[in-house]
Parts: sequence; structure tokens; C-alpha cells
Amino acid sequence: MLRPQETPSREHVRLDGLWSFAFDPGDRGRAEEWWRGDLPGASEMPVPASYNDVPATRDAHEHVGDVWYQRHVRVPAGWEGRRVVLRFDAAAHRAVVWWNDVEIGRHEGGYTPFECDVTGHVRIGETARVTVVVDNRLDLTSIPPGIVDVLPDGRRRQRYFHDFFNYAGLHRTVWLYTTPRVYVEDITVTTEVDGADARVRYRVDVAGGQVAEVVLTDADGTERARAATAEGTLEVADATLWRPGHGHLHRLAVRTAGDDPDEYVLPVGLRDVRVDGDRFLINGEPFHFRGFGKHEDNAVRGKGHDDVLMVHDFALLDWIGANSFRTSHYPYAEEVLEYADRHGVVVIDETPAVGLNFEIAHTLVPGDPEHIFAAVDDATRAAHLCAIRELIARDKNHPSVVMWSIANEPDSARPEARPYFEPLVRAARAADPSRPVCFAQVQLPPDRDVISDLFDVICLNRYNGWYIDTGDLATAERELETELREWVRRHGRPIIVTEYGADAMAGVRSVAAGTWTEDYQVALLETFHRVFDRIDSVVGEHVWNFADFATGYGVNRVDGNKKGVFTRDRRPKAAAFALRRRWKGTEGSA
Ligand code: GCB
Repeated sequence: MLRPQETPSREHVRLDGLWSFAFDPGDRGRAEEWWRGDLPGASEMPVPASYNDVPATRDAHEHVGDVWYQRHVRVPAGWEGRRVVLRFDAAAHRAVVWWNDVEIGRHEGGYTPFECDVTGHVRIGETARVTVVVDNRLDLTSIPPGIVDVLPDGRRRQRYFHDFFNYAGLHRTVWLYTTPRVYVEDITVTTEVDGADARVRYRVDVAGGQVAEVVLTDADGTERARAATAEGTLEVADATLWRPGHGHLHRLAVRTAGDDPDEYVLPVGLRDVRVDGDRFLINGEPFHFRGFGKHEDNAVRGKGHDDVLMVHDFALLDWIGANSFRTSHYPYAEEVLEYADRHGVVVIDETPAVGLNFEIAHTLVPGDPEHIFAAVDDATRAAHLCAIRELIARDKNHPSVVMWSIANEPDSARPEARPYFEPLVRAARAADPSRPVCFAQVQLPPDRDVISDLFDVICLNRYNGWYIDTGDLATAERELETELREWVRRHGRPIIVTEYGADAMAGVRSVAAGTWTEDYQVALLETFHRVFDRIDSVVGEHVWNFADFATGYGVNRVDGNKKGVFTRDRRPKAAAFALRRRWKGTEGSA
């Protein structure tokens, strides 16, 4: 699905700003057909944002169920005769959309875009009412999964098995855009590097027509290759490559045939990715991942995309010497990937399949199924498959994305995990044969894990010294090294430690470096680094987490998860300077 852009044939308006908004705790809206008029008792809500922390109430923070958004839109007079599309970059987690009184679309999955073709409903120059109902409930058929309990007093309580707050709402931009009636529906590129040269394999899907031309230009506009077919290979001699740290982008301009041609320009990075033995290669060169698992998380906005925070986060990644991050635990806003493309930051792109695991959930109650695979069914797997396909469909053309992570910490000890995951891995490979596939493995030794051999890279989340051997870094160091060597012996694949870290309350210091101090966080990271430096197959270190973030309530969370190297408002803890010394070889503060 191509992101809206302005070209000679395409225009768009962003429908961001204040929308009319109503909570619907009693589930009245669908029965009373609230889309037919003004929302009863409406307040105002900014888009994009999570709605939870914007009103100053506990009910808003903890709301479980539907909320309604509504606004009026005027379709510009100049759009007469065009195809008109309403697009939501994200609606967490399930949405239904109406254009005036007519339902025009529905979507499930909170982190990938969906579009409604409204051409047949639009009356140019007139105002239309757009209404969206967004349901934040997670159940055993959704990805991520959850359970909604109805309490004796009638309230609903949402349980889930992941460690970040279930922010919800319209988190990203809403667009109204046009294309010609014959339009570029999709473009797929894969790139290969061959010595000094590069190759771009492309496919263009045109709805209702033909491709007229496909032109690849360099960043300075110089034409490098051209074709006139919907599918083909473009050879680029002596190519400037996209490389980590150098986000060099070419442009693939596509034009359709006919007297009302559509034009779309796709940024393309010439690079390739390969796993060779225990090496992870980008353009044939071994790559070592230095960086973080992150979150989309921000005070008040929740998961609402914010360019200010995004640019600042990338500045901090640069300051600290990181070259990569994982989109833990869901696809991030497309703006983030576009930024990573332009700046040469490497991304492991993850689906929202987090919390497929009751073992670490601590939220089970009597009567719950014994383990996750006894609880999920074909509907869950279909939602997971859909999440994989939608992620790859959205992000397949980003050079920054070098690997797909199809789940975080599933219960990979259960025999049922294997038949669950085998078809999902196959589907990911079928959707994109050009990138390795991984999942982030929960703390389980290699002899207990039943799925890792299905994947290209061993990605391990490890909490030695924190959840295991708490406070004892000598044991942590020994056990971690023994375990990593066992992974090397059994699998011989590249290993990325995709999570390691300790909670630290900013400002709490101690010469004894006890748990929860900044000093313990530093000491734990240094312990892991000593081990990494002794094992060649470790090709990546992603600290958990870039910044402190909001979670649900819990006895081991103090106003959220404090494993950030930066606080939630992006102030460095001592660990940030320690990482900067390791990754950048410098002590200075800026
Ligand atoms: C994990 C999870 C991550 C949590 C982290 C923690 O293993 O993947 O989502 O936030 O541990 O801090 O407990």
C-alpha cells in the first residue's frame, strides 16, 4: 500500500487536528447509530494521539471498549473526476468508518494503515461527515492478544500479556487524497549489489491501465536507468549504495499510460542483506547492530506520532552512537521508517505479535487456559498472518528495514509453538524472499526452545542479573556466556541480543550499585558487553530500552518501565554516557 504523496497527478489534505469525540462505555453508539448525526455529549480530541491521557480522568486512561471520532470534511472543487481515498495510518485496534450515513470500511490491527475508496460517495464542494468508531479491546483472537473481564460492578477490565500500556485511538495521520482513475496501486522493489554495480528488480501494479515509463534517478536527479514495462530489472553501473550511516536514496519515478497519467515517486536505497554463516551482511559487509528496542511512547500523546519527538529520538540515537533499533513491539509510523531510510539507520521491523505467552504474564486468573496455545485458535493465527502480511506490504520498500521480526517472546517452549509458527515463517518468506526473518526469544535455553531453527538469525531477549540472578552480576556474566556459547554450538547462526537491561530510577545513585540505581544499570550493561566481546557470533546489541515508557499497573513497575537509558522526557541516565563511550569512543556530553 503506497503512502500518499503529492505529485503532478496526486493531491492530499491531512485531516489532523481536533475531532469531535465521545467515549461509549455503555456500548450505545452502534445500536443507536451515532454515525447518523452529531456525537452525543461530544468533547474534542486531537488527532494524531492516543486518547487515554488527554482528558484528565482515570476513566479515560482505563477505558475499555468503543470510542467515537467525528469531523466534517470538504472535498476541494478541483478534485472533480478524481479518485478520492480516505486513509487512516493507524486506528488501534479495530475500526469502522462511515462517510455520512454509509459504512465505507473496517479494519482490524492497530498499527497498519487502511484505506476507503470514497469516490462514489463524494459530492465535490459539499461537506461530508466522517465518523469512526475505534475499539481498543484485545481478546484471544486479536494480535496482540488479551482478555477482557467483566467485573461484578459491571466495569470492564482489560488484561494483556505485554509490558506496555494499551494506548488506543487514532495514533497517526488521517488523509484524504486523490489519484487519477487509472492509478499506480503498488510498487515492489528489491535491490542487489554486485561489486560496484547494483540491480533494482521492480514490479508496478497499475489499477485499470498500463505503465508508460519507469525512471530511476540518482539523488541529484541524474537518470541512471529507464524501462517501459510493469516488471523488470534496472541495472545501475557504479552505483552509490545505501549503507548504514549513509542514507543515500535513488528515486524510482513511475508514470502510467493514457491522457490522465498517474505519477508516483518511490525512494529506493540500493543495498542488499544476507545472512552468511554467523555473519549478518549488508552490501556484503559484516554489520554489527548497536542500538535499542524502542517504543512509540510519549507523555500525554501516548502513541500518537509526533515529528518533534521522532527527530529528537534520532538525534539521540546519533549522539549515543547507535546504528539501529527494533520497532518493538509493533510497526511504527511510516514517518519513522522514511526518516531511517534518509539517515542510514538500520531497522528490525516487528509485528504486533507480542504477549503470545502466559508464562511471563502474571495476570492469569483461575479458569484461564493453561498456556497460550491452548487459548488461541485459527482466528488468532489468521490475525497474526494478516499482521505479518500487512507489515511487509507496508514496509517492503524501505532500505532501512533489514529483517522482519514476526513475534516478541512467544511461548517457544511449547510443542504447539512449532505448528503455530511454521506456516507464519513460510508466509513471511513468501511475502518477502529478500530479507531474513527472526523472532525475539524469551529467556529460554536452546534445549527448551522448539522454533528457533526455523529462523535466520537468533534474537535473544536476556535479563540475567535482572529477572534472573537479580543483583548478582558475576553469576549473570558466567551464565550468559555459557548460554550464548550453547546457542553458537547448536545453531551456528548470527546472534543478536535484542533485549538486555535493568530498571533504573533516574537520580538514584549508589556506590554499592544496588538494583534500581543508575549505577547498577551501567554495571549490568558492561557485564553483557564483556560477554558479547568474547563471542564472535554476537552480531548485535540492542539495549532494552531506549527510554522509560508507560505500562499497565504492576508491582514491579514504578510509574512505568524504567529500563530506559533515557528518561521518558529524554534526559540521559548514567547508562547513556556509558553506551556513548562504548559505541562512539567518546566521553563528552555533546
Ligand atoms: C521483555 C519484553 C519487554 C519488556 C521487558 C521488561 O522481555 O520483551 O516488552 O518491557 O522484558 O522490561 O520486562
